[in-house]
Amino acid sequence: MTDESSDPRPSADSPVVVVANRLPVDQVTDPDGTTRWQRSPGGLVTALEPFVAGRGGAWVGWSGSAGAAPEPFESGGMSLVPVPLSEQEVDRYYEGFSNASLWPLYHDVVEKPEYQRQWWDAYVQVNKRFAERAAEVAAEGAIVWVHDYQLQLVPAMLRQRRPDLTIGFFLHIPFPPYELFTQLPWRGAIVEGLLGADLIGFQQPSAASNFVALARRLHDLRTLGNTVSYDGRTVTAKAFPISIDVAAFDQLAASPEVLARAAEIREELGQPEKIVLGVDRLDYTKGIGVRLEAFEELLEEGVLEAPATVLVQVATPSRERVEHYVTMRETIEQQVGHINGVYGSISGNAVQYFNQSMPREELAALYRAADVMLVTPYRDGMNLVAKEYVAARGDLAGALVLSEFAGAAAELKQAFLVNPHDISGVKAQLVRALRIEPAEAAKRMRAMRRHLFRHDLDHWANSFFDSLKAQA
Ligand code: GDG
Repeated sequence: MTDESSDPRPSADSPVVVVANRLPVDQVTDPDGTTRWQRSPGGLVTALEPFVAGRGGAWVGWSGSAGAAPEPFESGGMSLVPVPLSEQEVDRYYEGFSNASLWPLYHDVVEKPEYQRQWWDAYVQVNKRFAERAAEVAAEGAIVWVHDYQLQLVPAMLRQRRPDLTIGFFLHIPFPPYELFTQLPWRGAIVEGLLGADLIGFQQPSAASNFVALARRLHDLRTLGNTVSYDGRTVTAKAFPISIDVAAFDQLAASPEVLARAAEIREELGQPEKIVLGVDRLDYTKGIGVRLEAFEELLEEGVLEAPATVLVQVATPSRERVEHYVTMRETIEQQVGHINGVYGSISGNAVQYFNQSMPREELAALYRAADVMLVTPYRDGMNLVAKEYVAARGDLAGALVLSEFAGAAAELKQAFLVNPHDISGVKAQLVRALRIEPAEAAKRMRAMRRHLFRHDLDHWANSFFDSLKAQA
């Protein structure tokens, strides 16, 4: 997406508007010092672009850097509408309220959420700014799709300004039950914010019913099945499990370059008998410590030996200014250091740990090289890594160990499911996965792939848009 051209007037008549915390582009600086916008990696952009591009659609979002926002511009057939955030707002709205209050609260309080009134004030202020920008660019009767936990007040703020719009909201992370959600000092405002939408999408049916129950119990609203009557309207809360571009990932992982790289990775690791892999953003919800602990105990008991069996853990840097993330990284790095100190040898480490972001091709090669993929979050809206691993295994080899508490577990039923709080269970399933017969592995992988090919990212985006249009 390098075809941007500056357009001082954002189209004030976009029939489709996406509102998300981030714009679908990143600013990159070339070696000669010039800057340009480059399309962000990631599936969401690919999935939504067809609905927005080519029909004068707009995408409202933050550019990723604090300070004044660039003027709206055209890129990839979309009108991109930057929303500015000051340093203080990045601190309070983004790192504070979004990532240190809402994120842990919505993930079962895995870490203790911190509630600060200043953070909330910034959250309200920034949500208002996003709603204002969206209200400016949306055409009469347009469809607006708002994304994720950073922008839960936008639906109501937008409806107040533009009652003619059809508004959808999708939450990418879990939605907690009443007993947890009601901790939030501003719980009523968040529920009202979301009720501004016509359709609220969640990853799981249980999240949708948590929301409906909350509307009933907290606001005494009339609910019927998955609908809530509010302000003379009917709001629908429903699950739309997100997916990936399965065909594209399958193709990438089967390309000669990726296959050659997968073989090279095995070789560089010293041709281990088994490779176990973890790929996550370095986040406390992902249960990275759990799998290290399980692996260490198996080494200690002599059930596994290193470096015949090696654990490769990619932990992509994330939210490095939020305190919980700093301490968690230290803990994990100590754990890795300890395991390697005790069980590593001159010929190789037991754990190969990477705190860096890898190119997509490298990830695909790792998926293809790994005998077992370990996905052990304590709580996860979906977990796309689990789906990517399955999509990458067109050879029908490899086994997936997957937490019951990832949304993906509802779909990838042939995985080795685990409770990440139960270390013995994780160990037992890891060993089973490592010892699986090829025929059994192929049977499980085939079934999971069949499901994924029918439920890909297009299917997700189409079903949400179709349901939303039906509300119009
Ligand atoms: C949220 C919800 C939900 C990771 N490291 C690298 C890299 N990645 C890519 C993976 C995958 C994505 O990042 C991570 O997606 P997840 O779904 O696993 O997790 P979150 O970031 O927490 O996403 C989650 C998702 O939203 C979508 O709704 O599934 O539950 O928490 O695609 O491949 N990509 C590259 N290099 C890396 O080092 N290129």
